[in-house]
Amino acid sequence: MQSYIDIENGVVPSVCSLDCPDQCGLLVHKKDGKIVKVEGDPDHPVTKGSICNKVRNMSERIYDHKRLSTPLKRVGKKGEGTFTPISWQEAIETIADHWKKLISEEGAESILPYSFYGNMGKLNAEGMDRRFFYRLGASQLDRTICSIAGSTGFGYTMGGSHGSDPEEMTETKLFIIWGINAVSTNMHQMMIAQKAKKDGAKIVVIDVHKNQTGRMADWFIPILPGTDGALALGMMHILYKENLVNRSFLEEYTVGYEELEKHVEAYDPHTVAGITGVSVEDIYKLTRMYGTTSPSMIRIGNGLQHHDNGGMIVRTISCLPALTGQWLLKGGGAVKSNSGYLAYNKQALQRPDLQKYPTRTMNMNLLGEVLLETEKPIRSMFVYNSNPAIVAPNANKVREGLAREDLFTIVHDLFLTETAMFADIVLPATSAFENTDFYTGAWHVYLHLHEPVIPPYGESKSNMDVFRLLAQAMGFDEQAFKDTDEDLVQQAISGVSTPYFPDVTYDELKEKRFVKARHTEDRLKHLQTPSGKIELYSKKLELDGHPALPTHIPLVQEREEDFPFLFVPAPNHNFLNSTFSNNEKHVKLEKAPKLFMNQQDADRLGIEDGTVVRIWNDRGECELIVSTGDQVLPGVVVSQGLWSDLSGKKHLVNALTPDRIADMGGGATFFSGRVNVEPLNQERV
Ligand SMILES: Nc1nc2c(c(=O)[nH]1)N[C@H]1C(S)=C(S)[C@@H](COP(=O)(O)OP(=O)(O)OC[C@H]3O[C@@H](n4cnc5c(=O)[nH]c(N)nc54)[C@H](O)[C@@H]3O)O[C@H]1N2
Ligand SMILES: Nc1nc2c(c(=O)[nH]1)N[C@H]1C(S)=C(S)[C@@H](COP(=O)(O)OP(=O)(O)OC[C@H]3O[C@@H](n4cnc5c(=O)[nH]c(N)nc54)[C@H](O)[C@@H]3O)O[C@H]1N2
Ligand code: SF4
Ligand SMILES: [Mo]
Repeated sequence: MQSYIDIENGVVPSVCSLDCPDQCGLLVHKKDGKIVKVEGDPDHPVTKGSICNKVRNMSERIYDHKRLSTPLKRVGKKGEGTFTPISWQEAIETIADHWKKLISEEGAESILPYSFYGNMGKLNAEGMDRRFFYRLGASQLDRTICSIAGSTGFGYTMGGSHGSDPEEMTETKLFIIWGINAVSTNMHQMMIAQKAKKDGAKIVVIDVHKNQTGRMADWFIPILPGTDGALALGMMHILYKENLVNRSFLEEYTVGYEELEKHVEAYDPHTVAGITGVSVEDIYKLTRMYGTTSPSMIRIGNGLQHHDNGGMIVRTISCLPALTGQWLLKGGGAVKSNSGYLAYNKQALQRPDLQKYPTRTMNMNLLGEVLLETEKPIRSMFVYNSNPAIVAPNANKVREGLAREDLFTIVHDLFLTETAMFADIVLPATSAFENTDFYTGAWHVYLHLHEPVIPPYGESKSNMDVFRLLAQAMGFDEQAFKDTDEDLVQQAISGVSTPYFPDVTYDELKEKRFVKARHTEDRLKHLQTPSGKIELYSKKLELDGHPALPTHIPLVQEREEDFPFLFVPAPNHNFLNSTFSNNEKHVKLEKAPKLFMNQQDADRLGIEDGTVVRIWNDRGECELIVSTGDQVLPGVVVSQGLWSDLSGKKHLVNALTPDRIADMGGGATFFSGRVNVEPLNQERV
């Protein structure tokens, strides 16, 4: 068959590689060999022909004149961003020579990979790179920046990332969209809810910000940041008191429901209202709605777990569907992540056996600290699929680390990102449209194969190819580094031990393009908790140093007298993390970085809507345009988007965010920081 690359004019299938739960099936329109239009695949059972604005405008990014086309080496001062083009040969040799010297002088652990999921394709996100760094003996990276606290919390209750199938949610009668800005971050979830609404379903949104998702709700419930666990416990209190619990389900499928009943006595609606800012009346109304409507679905977001107590919050909320027996119903239950269904053969893909001795592991949320550590320091960092100078917490500390003269930094990316400005060597990356890869859905449960649809841009190379070249230059002669892309896909989809992974060969996947995870009727019989049941009481939690029963644990108290506002710097609609923040079209669509503030607070501080404010704390400062009104509660300020500060504008929201570690999984606490705000320029912008 002709490869898609060779089709000059026509429509070819693809998959969205962005870090988004929807993982859309795409159709790419080509003219004269170039992508001219991207649309949703109408035959994809979840995408159903609709995609977001970001990716509809993807060709602007793929052919952006700023895209990197050759390797570069630094010629100016560190961080200044002056580079000169070099050949791939020189780039790879420079890196390999530097690393060989480092290894002999200080050991391979002085080298650190830093990556995340700028590309969700498994080969390019966690394939050859993992093999390479294991074999190198480099320090390992704990990739904790996104969803780990909540996933860990969900796991204590349910045993793993196995939630409800979104395709069954057309049956759902009540959606609780909890701490997720789904209109922007999971649009097909909202499409499904809207469809169910036509059959009478209700949509309740619980959030700290009445954003685009809150505005679409039948009922929006504003809540104070970091208090959702308390709300869920108050709901449990009423469910037990009013006998809205499903006792036969609890007896058969759970452990600890009697202990829980006693435990939630303490969370009476008055106490809970005092913690959450949700009125007693609304707590009753929500609970009675939840306790009497079936099937009900809780969509748990990542927003509410980017807190000091994020793990326990998700652990707590994930107990609710068991209380009402929702897990047995089609369209009932909850979903945080469904990544467990398509857990592929990780050992075969990543080959941890190539590591000759155990090495230290660094938590990526502590990047600043890691780079500033002087004992056994990191001397070289290889960054790919990520832009830490913008996305990592406590960004000023991160940049102080990146600015170290003695840190040899390599950045592999499609663009000269804010992080790349600190690089010694910059390598041009292909876009996912240019690669072979496979994708595993983490909300819908389809496995996709992707074949390249266009040739590599300029001299750019995929992550797979870069690590092959580096392996060769380092003299690694194992077969693992000679395997083809197709070999890696085959290895990853063979010998999988979960009951859900589809039984499919490479050729079948190539023909069908996507295959659904296997459905098992008796999902509740496969729970991976120690008891094999839903654990309302978890001995394991206790052993890990947490309360065994779901409990509200307040946020870490930063100095409230100096920093009166809780600051929630959330994602925005037209970027994907920092991706697109450097593409003119997307910046235009998003207009300007805003800070949402309650009118009462603004009046008190003499701040006028539409003017520039300065936001600061001990970690740093930032300037945004204020939007006043009733979108947030008093004492809370919310921004949207990870904006570039390459132009010199003070738009770096992560200058303010804490690099404390969440209660579970080593997660991030982006939304638990406090700030102060003052007017800067009272002229409207
Ligand atoms: N358009 C767009 N889509 C994206 C992304 C993007 O940047 N832009 N990023 C992608 C990635 S990597 C991820 S992880 C997901 C994230 O997407 P989501 O799961 O939606 O998570 P966030 O957008 O971080 O936060 C969701 C909501 O949580 C709210 N929130 C914050 N703290 C609390 C709290 O304590 N309680 C409650 N109830 N709500 C709270 C915020 O106001 C926000 O509306 O989206 C993915 N999709
Ligand atoms: N304040 C605040 N900070 C946050 C968040 C928040 O909500 N608020 N969200 C956090 C979350 S949930 C996440 S997941 C992180 C995300 O943080 P990152 O993973 O760093 O995400 P991006 O900013 O999208 O950066 C991805 C980079 O990978 C590059 N890239 C894309 N494809 C490829 C490829 O194939 N190869 C190579 N080498 N590079 C490629 C892109 O060009 C882009 O520069 O940000 C976190 N930071
Ligand atoms: S970013 Fe999300 S919604 Fe947009 S095309 Fe990609 S997977 Fe679909
Ligand atoms: Mo994320």
